[in-house]
Amino acid sequence: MNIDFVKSALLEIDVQNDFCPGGALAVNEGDKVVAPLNKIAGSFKSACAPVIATQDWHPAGHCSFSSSGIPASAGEVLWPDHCVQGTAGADFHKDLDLKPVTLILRKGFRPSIDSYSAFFENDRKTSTGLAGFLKGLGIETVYLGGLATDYCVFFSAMDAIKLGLKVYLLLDAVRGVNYPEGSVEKALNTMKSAGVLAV
Ligand code: VGL
Ligand code: ZN
Repeated sequence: MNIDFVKSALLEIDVQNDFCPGGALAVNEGDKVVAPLNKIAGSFKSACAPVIATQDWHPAGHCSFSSSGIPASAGEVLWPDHCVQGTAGADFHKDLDLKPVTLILRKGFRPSIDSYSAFFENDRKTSTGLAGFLKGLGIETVYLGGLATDYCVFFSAMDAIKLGLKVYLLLDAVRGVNYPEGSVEKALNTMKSAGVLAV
């Protein structure tokens, strides 16, 4: 891959224990994203280019947990308790190389708003600050990998496109929940139609 590191950033989405085999919201082969991400992150590190790792970071009783008893809004999915702040499940996968990571961005910490995207929370208005961070660095292109293809990666990619960024999706470095059935394929098709370049 020929990357122009001057205006590029790497986004590593939610590579956390709870999304990996054995975790509370395990994604099939979720741990398989680690090696390809480490490899590309190494190239970003050599170029001193920004690598952002996001961390799903929910307080106990978060509104996205079915255990909270808070009813889902229309079209929303409820989840088992996962990525609870300070728990082992919320930690990054032990093999994810954090040395290249220049920013750890936590999201989903507001008790009553979930946040799939690295850019905007699920109310689609509350900013995480990432757009401003990237703008401040003059970033025009983002490379995207991590978990899960059909949720946090998907919403991050779509927001990045809306923000006018060029988006490369690292196909070997993403895995999906595929719940409901078919959601990975749907997400991939929607991303491609929006201009996301799968590489
Ligand atoms: C995610 C469901 C709930 C993700 C986070 O990282 O894709 N999915 N929270
Ligand atoms: Zn979550």
